[in-house]
Amino acid sequence: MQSNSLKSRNSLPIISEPTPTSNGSNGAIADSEDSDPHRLKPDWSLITPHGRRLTEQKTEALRRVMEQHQGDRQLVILQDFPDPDALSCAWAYKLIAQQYDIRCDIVYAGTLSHQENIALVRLTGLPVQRWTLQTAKEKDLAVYNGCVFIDNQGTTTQLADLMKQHKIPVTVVIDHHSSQGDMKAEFDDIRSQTRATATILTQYLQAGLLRLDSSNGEHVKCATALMHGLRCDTNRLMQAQEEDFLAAAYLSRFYDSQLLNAILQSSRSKRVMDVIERSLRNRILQNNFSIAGVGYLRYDDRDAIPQAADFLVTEENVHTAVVYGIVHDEDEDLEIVIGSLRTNKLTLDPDEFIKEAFGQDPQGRFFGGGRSMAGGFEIPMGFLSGFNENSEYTRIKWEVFDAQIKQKLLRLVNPENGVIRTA
Ligand SMILES: [Mn+2]
Repeated sequence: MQSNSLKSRNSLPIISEPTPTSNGSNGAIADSEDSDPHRLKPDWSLITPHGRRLTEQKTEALRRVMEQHQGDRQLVILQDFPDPDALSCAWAYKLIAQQYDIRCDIVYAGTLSHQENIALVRLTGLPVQRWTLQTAKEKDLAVYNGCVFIDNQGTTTQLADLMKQHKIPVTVVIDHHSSQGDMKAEFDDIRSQTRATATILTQYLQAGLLRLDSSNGEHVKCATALMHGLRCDTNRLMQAQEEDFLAAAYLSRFYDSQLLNAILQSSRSKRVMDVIERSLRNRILQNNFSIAGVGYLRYDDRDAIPQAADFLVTEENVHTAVVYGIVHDEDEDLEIVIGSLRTNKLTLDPDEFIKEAFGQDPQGRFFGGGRSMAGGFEIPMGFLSGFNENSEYTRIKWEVFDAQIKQKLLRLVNPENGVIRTA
């Protein structure tokens, strides 16, 4: 057996620089002697040099924050319509925090509406709770020492304002959407160049914040969820970059491929199929953009909109699809215009496109934004909101919103009337 002790290495005649390990890997460096029980040996075998530098720095900072908050209770807040990236990352965060005796409750205020999200939560037993704004107001929020935003920065959840009102400090923000500006957190890691938050969380695992154990069922399910989240946000890895592939490779040591397959087998409901059909029928094509209004849909079917956009962008000569509709929330008798953008055009920045198209509300908040290749927007209908029995009125209302949204989008799409911003 080959010895890799220091002694045998020191006996080699020429070593210009002492290397920490003799097996050629750039494995554990400074962390190994530390006596901190939370400090696990990192596994840097699947990470880019840049990812490693950033991850070392960020995990060190996160570790310090978690140590300072031992014994705390935290509320992990997801966007109102959480996707697999958000759900899986919140779970990974919860498992990491558990080691510091921090108890996390993972919540979202909207709906789990994509069939795959429902399957993900059911099949993995993912510990997430739905807290509508009403439920949240009835809870004793004083038990929480801090809140955490994952895969969002508080701009896509109704719960953010409630946290502010109750003066619950923002302890952690981890996200890959473009910086939304004003949120101050004790720890933040916002990487707008990274395709999936799951890649960031996986890098934390590699850095030793949690040692995954393939004989631990919860770890296996969480790794499977992370793999699903990573695949979803990279268009099944087709838009993945090196760091995402490396993160997926790391997860492949722990995940359950049959479980992932079961999640992916979930099928679309008829109502979702109907929305996709409407988007196909209503789409207009201009300058390689496909734009479709789908009319009214139920709150629970909201996720049909991004699915329709995913579908429309697959058409020949289309590089960008925008689908929108009026979502009716029966519980609150509220209506809101919701839209999704999908693009294959590398030079089109969805975040900039949406901000440019729809501008800001009177409080200066944008109606939406995005990450690479995808974006979304939500426009409150204000005084015109609310269901009306009169079908003629309902039709006119849709037509007004439809025309207004098209007008805003076409301003950017038509070079004659304005320049397409593709910086
Ligand atoms: Mn994401």
